Amino acid sequence: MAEHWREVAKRVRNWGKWGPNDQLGTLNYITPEVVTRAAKLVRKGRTIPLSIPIDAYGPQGAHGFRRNPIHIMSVDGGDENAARALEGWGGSTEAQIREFWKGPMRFNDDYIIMPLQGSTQWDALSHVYYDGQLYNGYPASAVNSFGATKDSIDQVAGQGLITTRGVLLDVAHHRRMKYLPGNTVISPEDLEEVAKAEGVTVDPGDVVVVRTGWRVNFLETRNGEEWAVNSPGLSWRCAEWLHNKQAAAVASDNIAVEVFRSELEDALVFHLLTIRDMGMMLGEIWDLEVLSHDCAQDGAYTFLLAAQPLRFSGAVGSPVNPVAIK
Ligand code: UVW
Repeated sequence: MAEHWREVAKRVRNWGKWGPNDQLGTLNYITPEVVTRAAKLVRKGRTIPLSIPIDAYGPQGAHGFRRNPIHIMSVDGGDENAARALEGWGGSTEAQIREFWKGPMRFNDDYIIMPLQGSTQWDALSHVYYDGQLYNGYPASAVNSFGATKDSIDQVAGQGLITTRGVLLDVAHHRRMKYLPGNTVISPEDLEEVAKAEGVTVDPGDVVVVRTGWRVNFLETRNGEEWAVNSPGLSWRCAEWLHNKQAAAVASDNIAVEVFRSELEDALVFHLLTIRDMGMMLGEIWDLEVLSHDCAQDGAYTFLLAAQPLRFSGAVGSPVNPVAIK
């Protein structure tokens, strides 16, 4: 019988490795030397964005607990016409507007209302837990109505992370497919095979970026439910592979990095092993199509990756606009 995931959990658990107060986990592998080496990969000055648009047309909304982002204009050019038409309507708003508009300056403002998990994102180390504990042994109750008081995303953003070497393992391209069929399980052996074919190794401090092509499936079908529950992705066994490589983080173009319908009975075990046991953040819903094309053209599957989360105090994740720089 295959080994139970809880046995693997004991082997990959990094708790205490970077001290009892650590909240960065495997991002500790991103040393100044790692960043300096990654910066040397910039040769062409080409910047490739890896995020999907943040708008109402994303893949969220199929589940009760997440919605697509809602964008609301709170000040726009139409106000100028309204203010003229309503001359003398009174109130503090009119007084304020008149003060602002004495000169030629005009402005527009807006809001975004969105789940922090609603777009291209990082899962913080406080995003998932089991048996009542978060990464590094903090109690699950550390995430409460004040937010995440441990393992929150601002721990990472406050350090200026994440900038390091990115390594694209383009599984879909390797198999000559637009996208992997639904529910495809990517094994550690598959990752090794792709890395070998691309002529790359995964080194300590790298962010491993795995392309399934599944973003294209959503663009074709616009079916968020199908896109989520039939998503191809990593086997839970890849957690130990990433642990052995001392990767800093892992990202993919699907909803959960891991295959959604796991080989295991327990749900999202890769999440549990990586985030909670290893202290490894997951990057989800990245758009890797342009990067895939670029890497296939120049044969360079490594690049400087700049993927800073936003500094939301006490948040368990953050939208991100990752950029690959070659
Ligand atoms: C959960 O694990 C619940 O969500 P995500 O795939 O966004 O990390």
